[in-house]
Amino acid sequence: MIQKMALEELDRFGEKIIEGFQLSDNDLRALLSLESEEDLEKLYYVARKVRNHYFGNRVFLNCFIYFSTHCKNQCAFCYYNCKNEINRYRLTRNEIKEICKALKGAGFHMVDLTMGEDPYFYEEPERFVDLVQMVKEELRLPIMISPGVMDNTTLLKAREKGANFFALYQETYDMELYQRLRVGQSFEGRVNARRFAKEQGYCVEDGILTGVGNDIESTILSLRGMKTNNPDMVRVMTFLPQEGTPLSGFREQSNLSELKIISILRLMFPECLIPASLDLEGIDGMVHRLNAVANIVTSILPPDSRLEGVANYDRDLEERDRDILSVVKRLESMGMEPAQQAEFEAFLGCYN
Ligand code: SAM
Ligand code: MD0
Ligand code: SF4
Repeated sequence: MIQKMALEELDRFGEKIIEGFQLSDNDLRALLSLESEEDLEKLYYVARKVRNHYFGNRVFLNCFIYFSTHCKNQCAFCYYNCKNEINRYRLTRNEIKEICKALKGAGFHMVDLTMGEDPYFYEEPERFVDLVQMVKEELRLPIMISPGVMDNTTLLKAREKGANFFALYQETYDMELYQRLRVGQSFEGRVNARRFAKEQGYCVEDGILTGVGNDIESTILSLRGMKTNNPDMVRVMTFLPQEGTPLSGFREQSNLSELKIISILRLMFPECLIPASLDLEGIDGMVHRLNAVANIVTSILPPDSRLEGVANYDRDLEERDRDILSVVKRLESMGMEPAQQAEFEAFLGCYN
């Protein structure tokens, strides 16, 4: 399809998407099979047209606070899985409060409170709810929570105390691959937690991994699977092998690049937030992701932070370049700019 299109036809394709055209499985197959740089540029072009229609040159900024790296699970891809003998931390309530103080006025649209499935919080979920409340009182900003599969009561309480967004990534909707990735975890339990959150007025984020053994057909399953949740934010992350994990030696030369999938996500979920994560390739990588057409930068760390990311491309680097000032500077050099807070809150709709 797209290979043969001239500029006007690409423009027309973008307009059709904006008018509500839905891609068929065959369309997805064709797009996921694109290989040449020229064809991919055409795909990014159409996707940019769609993104710019809804969001213009404005980008949202999400602050990442990984407040506990303890976890009871054993995801095969994750550095923090419970079998990995690594140094872990759990910030105290006061330490988190100090981070919030340093974040005031920094320019973030939302803060993301992320943890492993830390037994300390799972045994007494009130501790988690209390953190949400404290962060809300300190910052008065929209809050994303990424705590893993939480029980419904706790999700409800956290919502009442000011959590707005629930991030929970399925990683894949290919059952067989899921079981190899999220070892020993219920597929349905994850879907249900996200569904419950959505019913309770949260915005929800779903996500998939690529370069982790997914082929075209399983990627189509995943894209369709995410659609069934009616998400507000959708992500794809390239799998980065992590030392000490079962998949540490897994290397894949996949044609299913993150950038290609980001563009396809934009065509399938035109009005959704799509992240450019700094966790995979830092600020240089952010530029490619925004061009291919993300609209929220995630994994920006608090000022002077020694906190972890999740995949941490920069784990062994001396300098970390993941602060909001560097992000904004680079955005401006691309002709983009941070959105107004009011635009973000209008997007959330569910904000209070
Ligand atoms: N523990 C919670 C959970 O698993 O839902 C919250 C952490 S969650 C935000 C961590 C996410 O980072 C995973 O769902 C996965 O999509 C991504 N991730 C983890 N390890 C990764 C890796 N090695 N490469 C790429 N993405 C990774
Ligand atoms: C990111 N490291 O955006 C974060 C994380 C959790 N909600 C997000 C995966 O890349
Ligand atoms: Fe734990 Fe989340 Fe990592 Fe899985 S992805 S091991 S649940 S921190």
